[in-house]
Amino acid sequence: MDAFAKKYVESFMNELIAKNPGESEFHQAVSEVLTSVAPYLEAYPYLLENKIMERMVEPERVIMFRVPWMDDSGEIHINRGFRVQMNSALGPYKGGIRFHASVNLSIMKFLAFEQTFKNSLTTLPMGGAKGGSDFNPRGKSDAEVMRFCQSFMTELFRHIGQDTDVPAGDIGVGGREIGFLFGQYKRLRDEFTGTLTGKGLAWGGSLLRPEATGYGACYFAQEMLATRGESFEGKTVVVSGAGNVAQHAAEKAMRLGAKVVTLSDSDGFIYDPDGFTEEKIAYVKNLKNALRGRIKEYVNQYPSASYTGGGAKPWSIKCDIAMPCATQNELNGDAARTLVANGCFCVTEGANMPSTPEAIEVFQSAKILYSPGKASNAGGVATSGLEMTQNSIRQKWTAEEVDSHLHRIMSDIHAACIKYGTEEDGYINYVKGANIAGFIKVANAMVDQGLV
Ligand code: NDP
Ligand code: 2IT
Repeated sequence: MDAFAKKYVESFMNELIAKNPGESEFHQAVSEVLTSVAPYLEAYPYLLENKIMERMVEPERVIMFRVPWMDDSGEIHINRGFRVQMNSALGPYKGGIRFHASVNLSIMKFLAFEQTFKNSLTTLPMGGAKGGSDFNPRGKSDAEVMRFCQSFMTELFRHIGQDTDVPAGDIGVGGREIGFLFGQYKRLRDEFTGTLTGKGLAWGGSLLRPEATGYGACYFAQEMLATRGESFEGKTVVVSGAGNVAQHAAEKAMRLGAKVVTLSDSDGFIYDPDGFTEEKIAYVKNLKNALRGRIKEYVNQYPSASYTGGGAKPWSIKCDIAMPCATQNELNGDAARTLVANGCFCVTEGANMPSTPEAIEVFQSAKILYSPGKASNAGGVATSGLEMTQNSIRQKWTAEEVDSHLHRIMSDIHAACIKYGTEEDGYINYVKGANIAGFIKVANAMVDQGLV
């Protein structure tokens, strides 16, 4: 970065932090994008004059609301609901809903900001948003989750619509929650439209949407590996998380010939040195999705595997490829150094912002393959976009059709990263590539649409 870009980033970040105090995840996400695009802004002064970056970090709208609900014993609880409608330059707002105790405005804003560039990268017409609540679904009955979802939607419904804002799942929001949210939306609006994605297959959902984020991450990793004449075949893969993204990343990596040896949750991780099989993955899916169990139960079923508790993460396990698929900042500088020292040469993010800035620095200094979530986990929202298309034309595509679109989109995103991220020595800086490619489209659309 030259002196101008350095100074621009520094003064921009100072202002952002002063204006949005305490929002550390949001600061982190903006800082990463800004560092990539600052030299580009310098080369195209009309973007500076139009104050595009200043406009991008100010959400178009933030909705924050009370979500009261009653548990099974009759006790009343009050949670906080959010929807951050960040940017609609490319299409209706689009992005997931997260139910997790940690949810706050900073996390919502970082996710909505990332979503804007990710959605741009998919090539589909979608703006960026994110929503959620500090509601913790862990240990809640189906009836409690339903009442919570109904209360949440009773406020949210007035702010969304198939041409306005189309929410979907994220942490703590899967098929069950989308069903309850959709049911209440339909009841309040008296319309059956594709206003949420990730719907059930019988009522407007797309084949492969549940699989799409994890599968897409593996398709992206395949493209990365191919730049070095490598593939998943025979590689050892470490995956974190045990939810939607982790399950399907592990499944696809295994089917592509890799030995996948770990999964985790916030309590700890399991290590299966023999690697997962179809049967073991089916066991995990049932354990997590139907029984809503904890990952440590895996070792009761498969005693040759071990469990490490105390919130331990799987990054100490020797591997060739790492796929963080749980949550933000789950992989720090020390973990990154351990991975690199153990010979890991490819890190493909399934989660949003799982690597800390220090970890990214470690990967890039070691010149290993490293892709940020906004590029490699874009298959989920891309397939949501495909669900919207199928809803609009009132048709249903086959799994093969959806999969071929997903494949093409992931390979186009990879090509965009190469175009904008290849450095002088030939190293592909996927962070720079994804940020610049995602940014350009949104920025130019904003200029075209005037000062709004
Ligand atoms: P799920 O709720 O299905 O699974 C989340 C997994 O991550 C669980 O195993 C959970 O463990 C673990 N986890 C969550 N929070 C923490 C934490 N603070 N520390 C350690 N582990 C944690 O969510 P998804 O699989 O859908 O989402 C995972 C990641 O992928 C998120 O970053 C999400 O934003 C991102 N993503 C999701 C997409 C989707 O389509 N679903 C699309 C693109 C990105 P525990 O049960 O202990 O909480
Ligand atoms: O982070 C994400 O991209 C998602 N949670 C999916 C969003 C979507 O609209 O499918």
